[in-house]
Amino acid sequence: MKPTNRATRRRTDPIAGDDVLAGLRAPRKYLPCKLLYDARGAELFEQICTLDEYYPYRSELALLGEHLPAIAQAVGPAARVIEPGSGAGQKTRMLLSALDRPATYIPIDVSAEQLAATARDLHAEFAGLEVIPIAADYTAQLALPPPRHAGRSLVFFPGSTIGNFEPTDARQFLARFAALAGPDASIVLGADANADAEELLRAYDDAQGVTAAFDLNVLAHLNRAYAATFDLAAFMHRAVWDAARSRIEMHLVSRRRQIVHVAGEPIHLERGEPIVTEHCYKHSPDVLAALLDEAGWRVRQVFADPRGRMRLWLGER
Ligand code: AVI
Repeated sequence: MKPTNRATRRRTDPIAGDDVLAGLRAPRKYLPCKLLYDARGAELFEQICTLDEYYPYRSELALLGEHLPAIAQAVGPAARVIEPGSGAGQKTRMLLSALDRPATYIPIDVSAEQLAATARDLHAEFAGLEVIPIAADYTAQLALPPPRHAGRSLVFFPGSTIGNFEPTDARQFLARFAALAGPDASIVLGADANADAEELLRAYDDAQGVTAAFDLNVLAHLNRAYAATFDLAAFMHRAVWDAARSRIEMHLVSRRRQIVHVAGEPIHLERGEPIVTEHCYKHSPDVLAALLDEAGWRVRQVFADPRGRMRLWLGER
């Protein structure tokens, strides 16, 4: 699979059956959002990125197009780019093209197959670039090989994926990568700060139903990988804006009272009961600046789209 955007970098590692069941046993049912990204889910996410309603992808692309020269200037030559996710999407290529002779590219992903394809493609496209794939879960502890060149390290985490973490986990993730990247490192982080409920509801429940298909695909994934018995027609997708927490949620709502089996365990659902499948925090700039600061990153520059929704954060250790 070698399409051109971040969807190809979704995580496809197996998720412990216990994590799945823990969520379905909870008073407010939820599923690990990683489940969204099996092969079909990754394809559907790619389609989401092309939708008019899903502005974060387009906005960030425009921001990168406009501000990468300034970012490249700040980072300097011979950079060592570290990307949680297997990269090789359009945004990675834009970054590597903008940087002054990047020395090393380190994609980190659970899919060894995806990493091998990334390494092969980037070798062919960027002469002299050393690609060091790391097959690992980037949300867990990991080690990186020491830098072999004099340039700065740059952590690249676009896509507003930071919003999919709980704030405590987001802080830990940013702090871990600050430590991994080393004392002279920079970070480019993409994040969405939109709090316009109507716009968000459209972005996460589009008119063509692509996001609904993406959400419902989780149940097909569970049927296949966790011996579950979900009838997809018995659920509907809903997007919910939680203003108090400043996050958009995807719900699968049970259309009827039903019992579903997952890994042999009966799960009772009431009519209208939701299963939360994903949330994306839309942190205000103040909250995001504090997260970066607490994780050991000093904000050097912030580039916002004209409507102040998406931002690229350039931070330094
Ligand atoms: C991957 N992530 C940043 C996307 C988001 O906006 O939370 C996933 C997504 N879910 C629904 N639409 C897109």
